[in-house]
Amino acid sequence: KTQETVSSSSGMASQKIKVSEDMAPGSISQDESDIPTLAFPSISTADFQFDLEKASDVIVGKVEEFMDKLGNARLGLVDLTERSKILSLVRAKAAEKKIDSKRFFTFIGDICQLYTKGGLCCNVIANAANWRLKPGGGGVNAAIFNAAGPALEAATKEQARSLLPGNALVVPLPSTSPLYSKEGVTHVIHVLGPNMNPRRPNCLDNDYVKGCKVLGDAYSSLFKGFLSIAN
Ligand code: AR6
Repeated sequence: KTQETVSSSSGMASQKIKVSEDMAPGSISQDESDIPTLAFPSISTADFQFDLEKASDVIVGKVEEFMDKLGNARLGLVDLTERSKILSLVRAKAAEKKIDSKRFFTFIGDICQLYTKGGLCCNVIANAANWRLKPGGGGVNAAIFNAAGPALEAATKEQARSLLPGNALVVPLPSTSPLYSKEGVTHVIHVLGPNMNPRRPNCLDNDYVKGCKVLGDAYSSLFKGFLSIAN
């Protein structure tokens, strides 16, 4: 039997998730940890300065497109604070389209500490990467490379040395990585989104026709990569 409970370990998470009645909020049942789950940040909307309204349309559209391919897997859009505009926009648009909230949800927390701080089991996390697939640069990229340790950089290099906008790269995480041992993350999927920031490479100069296409391709590539691991 399940009930709606607010998972709010350390005040980090405020998304309503289903947990079984006899569990403390924030804890995870065996069942839940078995569900293949992808946690992803909103690609391109901070350092790459992509318009939030347009990005939220792309996210919800792509999630809707992949819903019937998910099987028992689920997707969660993550951001750091409850004031996140992209999370509110996506939540509202997903509700409007009646997207199943058990299959797709939003979650507040650090994507590197979803299990230990938020009680959310995600075996796969996505990274908003740079084209060189290098650590640093700030944002979620710096956070994930820091949390994963040198194992992620080495494992990434084995797969590829660079990424084109609109593409994703699945990287199996070595079990020596703290992100694997502490958080249960087995794969990181690097995603390169479109860039609207003139101080970053390949700026699209506000060309949102191209930008929305590239962002859509990036999410397609991410979700396909996730499904190739999940199923
Ligand atoms: N956990 C969850 N979400 C986060 C975290 C975190 N630890 N950190 C940031 N976000 P950004 P971009 C959210 O700037 O716009 C890098 O320097 C953030 O609030 O990381 O695709 C790379 O090297 C936002 O909603 O990615 C690239 O050069 C989202 O993650 C460039 O930035 C994406 O923000 C990529 O820029």
